[in-house]
Amino acid sequence: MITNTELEHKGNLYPAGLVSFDHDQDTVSFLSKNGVRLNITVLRDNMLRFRYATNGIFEDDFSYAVDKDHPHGFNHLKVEEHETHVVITTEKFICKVAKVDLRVGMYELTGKPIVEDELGFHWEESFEFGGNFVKMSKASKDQENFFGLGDKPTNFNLKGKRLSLWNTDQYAYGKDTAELYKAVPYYMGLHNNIGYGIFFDNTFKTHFDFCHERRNVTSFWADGGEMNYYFIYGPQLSDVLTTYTDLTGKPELPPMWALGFHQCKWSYYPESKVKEITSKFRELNFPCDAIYLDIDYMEGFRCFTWNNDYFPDPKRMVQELEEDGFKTVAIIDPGIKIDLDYSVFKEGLENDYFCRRADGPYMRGKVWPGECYFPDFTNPEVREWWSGLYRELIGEIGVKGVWNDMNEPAVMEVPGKTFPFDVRHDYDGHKCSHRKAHNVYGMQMARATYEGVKKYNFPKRPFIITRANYSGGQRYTSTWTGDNVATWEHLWLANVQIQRLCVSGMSFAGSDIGGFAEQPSGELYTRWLQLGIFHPFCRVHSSGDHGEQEPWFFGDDVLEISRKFVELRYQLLPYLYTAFYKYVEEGMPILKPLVYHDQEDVQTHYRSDEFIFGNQFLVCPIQEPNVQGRRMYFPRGKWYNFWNDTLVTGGREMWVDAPLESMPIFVKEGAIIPKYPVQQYVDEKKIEQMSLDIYYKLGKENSEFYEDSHDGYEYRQGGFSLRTFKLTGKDDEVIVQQHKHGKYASTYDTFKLTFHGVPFEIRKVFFENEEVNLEDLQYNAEDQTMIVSKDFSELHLVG
Ligand code: MIG
Repeated sequence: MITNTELEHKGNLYPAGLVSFDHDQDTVSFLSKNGVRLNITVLRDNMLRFRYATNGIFEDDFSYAVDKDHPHGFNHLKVEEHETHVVITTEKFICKVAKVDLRVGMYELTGKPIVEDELGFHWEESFEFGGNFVKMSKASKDQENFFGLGDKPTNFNLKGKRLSLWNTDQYAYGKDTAELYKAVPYYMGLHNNIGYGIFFDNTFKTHFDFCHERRNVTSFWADGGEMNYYFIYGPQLSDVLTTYTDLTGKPELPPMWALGFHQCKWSYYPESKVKEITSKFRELNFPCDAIYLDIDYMEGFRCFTWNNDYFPDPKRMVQELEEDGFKTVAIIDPGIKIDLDYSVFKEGLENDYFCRRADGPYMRGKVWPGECYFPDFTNPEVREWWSGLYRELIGEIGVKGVWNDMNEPAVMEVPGKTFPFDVRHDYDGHKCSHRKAHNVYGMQMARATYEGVKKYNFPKRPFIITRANYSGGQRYTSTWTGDNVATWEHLWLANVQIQRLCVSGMSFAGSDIGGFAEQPSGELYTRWLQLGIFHPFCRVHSSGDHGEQEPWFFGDDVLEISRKFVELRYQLLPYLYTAFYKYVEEGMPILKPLVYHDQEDVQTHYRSDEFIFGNQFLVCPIQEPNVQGRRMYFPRGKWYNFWNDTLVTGGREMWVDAPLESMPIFVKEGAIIPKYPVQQYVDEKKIEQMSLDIYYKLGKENSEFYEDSHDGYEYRQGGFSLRTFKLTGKDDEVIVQQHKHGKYASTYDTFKLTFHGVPFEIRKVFFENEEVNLEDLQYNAEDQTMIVSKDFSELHLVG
């Protein structure tokens, strides 16, 4: 046990006793005897913000993470002075601040502790850089578990881990690599069925220790800046996460093609190679929506240029690809080649848009083009310029999406693989060094890219993918998990990382399917693709120097199986799109780890193989070679085996068969799943009939189905349709009720209903309480299908 005195010895300082406190409408401000100021602001009934100023003076209040339109406002606030504490009570919970040392505790209204400071806030002065290392430690409860922190390649449950956030290009990273491409300083704690969240909005290098150094202590600290964090109370993790996502923002809906299957490699060139690949997809009837151009499409790796030998007429090529149903996505890196004959470089130089070292010289570093300067994306004027650079690429040539890479920022052949600390940044007028701007550099680049692609692709929707990001960056871009490796362990990592990103507010994520470095066996490739079709972003990518990674490369068996699974993704697009809508509207993660799905069931707290896709699919990847199945955990409730409709009762672990052509997929009983016919790409076909798969349940279950025109912004003016289905199953009756909102006119008139698991023989059907002839519905008793008008409001099947 470390005592305060010992820590003070190590140079740590603490707030002393309370001198005074006061409060206005939403903020309670405390002053300590040694001049520390603590401001506690009530943002919502379940969210407080804490800021500490060691010398009584706060920094400018500025955040890249917080969405300027985030919902705030609360119903109730009471501030009372007690003998030993100041007590703040909202509608949802209580916060107590100790007068003796300003330590803080959070309690449910019943008095049950949620989380209490251990040492609480303390700091250490930084002689080298000025300012402080700001630190917080909190007591952890027995059985407490932790989740979150973005893309960390480690166990889903973070208990026992110590991790730091400093965006780093980690080629072929491994399990437990501490620093990766993204910084999401947000985690959730769960104990005694009480969930809460902490968002430490500090862009310096941050550190998190979850009972690693000391068994009952969780701490987080930063190498500079302010102790500035948000506390969010659940008790449901789902409420914690939606509150965090409200605070840091939600993206707009992507164009539906961005949810299709994408093929990528470093690199496809010249044009004939690109065409060869895309033609092969069509020839083999393997659905695909996008083809990617990696750095070799450029002239000497100069961003916004084309190598004319490889791509003599990019506009024609992009157009032809589009006619064949392929969107083109092109890579853009931050490094701008030092070359006075290169207009982007010249403009950047003339306008002083590049980052400079502390004493004035430009920040010079080597990346793919050779020696480069780097735009300061934290300067709004630079972002505006950068977004304008997309005019030709997007507006004229017709590229539909942009891929931002190397924006940690990565620099080759230097210690630390990034900019030195002294590099200066504008930070939107709050000038600072790279120590503070590093973790937001990639986010601000992606933001500028988003603005540009959106402007020149309008009225269509933009698609952006970035490697580096910071909390809140989900407003602008999707992401992938970077340079993974073609190993079984990386398949496991991909599963955990995407679930983790989903509970860190960044749902639009995927891994390089098959692995970026090295080459997968056909079996590994197949198993990875089976997982990948359930990830919000689904792309095969490889570094290319170890062999090919197109689905036909591994022989006919792999091709057949892969096609079957990609076809399944295309059939499930309306379901995935609905899950995306729930993410965009409500901040609900697209994948739900089991602990998020059912936190009351402690069996879920250490589970991470299985997850919920959308709301009603339970999926479990096969992560080992040569197996014919596996044991998996079924959350409570009943689940239909997707392949054969057998019903499984959850709350236990069970064996599931899964030879290579299969994988464990289950559907929640009562679910109504919207399905498209297989298409080779989004909008290939006019949907003439929509399928709904209805899974019988004794009891009730709600399902949703969101639709719009798949691209464009009409959905924001009511051009969408949201159908809510309510299923009620009885021993000899199934009732399906439908409510529809929105004015989008679907392209089809009918639903084809397929019933699963109905325990009685269907004898009669009623629509809006009138009996309809079974023949008129083309009822097929063997397949359990019937065709109904899409706008029914109530349907009864009676046995
Ligand atoms: O230093 O553009 O993560 O997806 O193919 C390598 C080439 C740079 C790293 C990315 C990878 C991309 C590759 N890039």
